[in-house]
Amino acid sequence: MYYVVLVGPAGSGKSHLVDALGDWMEFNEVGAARLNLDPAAEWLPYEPDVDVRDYVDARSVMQKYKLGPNGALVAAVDMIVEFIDKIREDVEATGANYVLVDTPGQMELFAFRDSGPYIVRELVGSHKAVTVFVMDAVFASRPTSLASVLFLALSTRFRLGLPQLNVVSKADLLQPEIMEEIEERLNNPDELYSSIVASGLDPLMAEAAVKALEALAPSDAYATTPIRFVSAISGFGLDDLYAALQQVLAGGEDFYTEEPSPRR
Ligand SMILES: Nc1nc2c(ncn2[C@@H]2O[C@H](COP(=O)(O)OP(=O)(O)OP(=O)(O)O)[C@@H](O)[C@H]2O)c(=O)[nH]1
Ligand SMILES: [Mg+2]
Repeated sequence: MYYVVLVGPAGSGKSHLVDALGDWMEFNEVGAARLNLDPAAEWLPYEPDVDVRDYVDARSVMQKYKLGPNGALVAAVDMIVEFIDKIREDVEATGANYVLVDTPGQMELFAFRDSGPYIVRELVGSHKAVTVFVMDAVFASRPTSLASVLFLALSTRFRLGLPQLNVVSKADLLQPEIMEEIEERLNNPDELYSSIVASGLDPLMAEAAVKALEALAPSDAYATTPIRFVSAISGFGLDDLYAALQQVLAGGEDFYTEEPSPRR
């Protein structure tokens, strides 16, 4: 069983990617379970196999403790800790090869507090796991926001301490020339540097962004880029993302030679 933990800023496309990647895996006969760890999710694009809301629901926490939405989410994430053994049992019972973990929308309330990384550690146990950091195509298209999201990706790498793949989501929204421009910045540190300086930022900031990009070097040996493009809507890049996941988690071995899927 392999854990794939999707983390990213609010609205970056985590839940839709869980949906699309799960469908892609099942279409390709790889057993996938979808675990929703967002206690505040009002609606999900997929049917979770395991759902934290069965144990902790942010809306009820809000009403019971008279908290605002952020306070309720903080309290709800802390409460998940109590149920982590049950959630793990539910996940193990699915017998899936891959567990796709959807995390709360406000990543700072999950990844940057102690309970989020603790929950991930406890959940994963001795299984292999990888973080997929999801950045919105709209952020990636402006040099300064690309830089800031690279810092967020790096902070997540620090906090969760797992191998990490980084993806630009919603690739279907990008014109081919914009995608090329982003790719150029991500594959050529000089391009990233000069685009940030040209946006009027201090060269020191641009240097820091280059360092962040270098530190996010891919965990899979065959990658040609530190960041991949995917689209949950068109399916673009899902095969490449799966290949990268397999590379990190199973060393590129065919999945069923590693851990047989009871669903096959
Ligand atoms: N065009 C396009 N839109 C997308 C894609 N993925 C997600 N979206 C849209 O982006 C919005 C947010 O998507 P979600 O999957 O809910 O993002 P999220 O990161 O789970 O959001 P929170 O859990 O609220 O933080 C929705 O309106 C989706 O329809 C994509 O690949 N392409
Ligand atoms: Mg979501």
